[in-house]
Amino acid sequence: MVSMEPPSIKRRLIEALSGSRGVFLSGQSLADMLGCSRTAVWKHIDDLRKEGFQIEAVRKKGYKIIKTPDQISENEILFGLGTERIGRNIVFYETVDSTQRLAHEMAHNGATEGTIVIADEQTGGRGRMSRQWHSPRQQGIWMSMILRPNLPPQKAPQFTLIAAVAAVQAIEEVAGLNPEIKWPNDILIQGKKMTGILTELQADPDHIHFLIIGMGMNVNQHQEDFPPEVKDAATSLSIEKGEPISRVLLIRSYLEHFEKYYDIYMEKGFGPLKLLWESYAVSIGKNIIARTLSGEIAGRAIGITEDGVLRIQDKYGQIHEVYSADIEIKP
Ligand code: BTX
Repeated sequence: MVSMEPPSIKRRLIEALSGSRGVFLSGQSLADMLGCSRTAVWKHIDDLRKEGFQIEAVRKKGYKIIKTPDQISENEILFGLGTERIGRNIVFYETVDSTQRLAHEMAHNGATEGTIVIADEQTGGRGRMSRQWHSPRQQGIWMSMILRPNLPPQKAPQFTLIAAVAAVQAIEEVAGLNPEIKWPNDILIQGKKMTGILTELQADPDHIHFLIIGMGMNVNQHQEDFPPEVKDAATSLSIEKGEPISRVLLIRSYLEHFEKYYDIYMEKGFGPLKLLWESYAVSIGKNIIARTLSGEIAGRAIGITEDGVLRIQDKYGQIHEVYSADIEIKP
């Protein structure tokens, strides 16, 4: 959990070096800023290097951060996070079976709205209908968010769509790539799956107790890191971009976009977000096959309803409303 202690010398050193925007800071000026000796500054610099920071040291000039490690921690995420509620309480693990399972447990035990559970690695990451979600160590974002909206359970599917829009915008902002959303819960780049969202809930017939929004985002995998069964259909941001992408920046951006759209949604409903969602949707207007638990529907995806339900028009002109399905887009 995040403590409210004053920032450590190390944290303030990182802030000072990050804030210097590529200009060298002398050992003496850092020592003055931090209220410690130059030897102490040098020792902390040495520690940071061991943690994976690349820091250039030049005699008579001082120190400059060249590269920060892409390490996730509560502090790394909180540092510079521009949200009020979402992600203000962070629980980080190096390895867990599933952040989704843990988030359920924590929500049962009263965790506050906006709490996120995040892990470097999941050994039992899961997708919809108990499918597996491959979550290798430090290569992606494996995260679950706890929400307590005062809404009926029928509204839950809309949260998958809001999360998808927030994830797409985080990717655009941080990686400069342009992903597309495949209804209901996949984010694709060049037709390959790069992010999956899993919304689960605990509710009475008329009231949500809590929602858990899981997001698995492939960030720094190479193609050979994917298991054979998903290799051809999956991709990561670094594969598409050709360089590693910062998970911490993506997490912050996702949380910020999510909070913004969550607030709009609670104030004005899904209407304003529906248009935005449709602008990113790849399946709308295409011929598709929707595979549901009760069978297949083939036709043209003509849009989503105000509730986030997919509308498909079959070849006889009849319109079907689909709540959850796997979609195959026909060429
Ligand atoms: P889904 O049911 O739509 O997709 C699951 C399917 O995606 C799998 O059956 C497999 O074919 C394929 N797949 C598995 N791993 C990957 C991967 N890394 N990249 C691309 N394709 C893959 C999607 O479910 C929702 C996934 C949510 C995962 C998050 S991670 C944090 C949270 N904790 C947890 O256990 N699940 C969620």
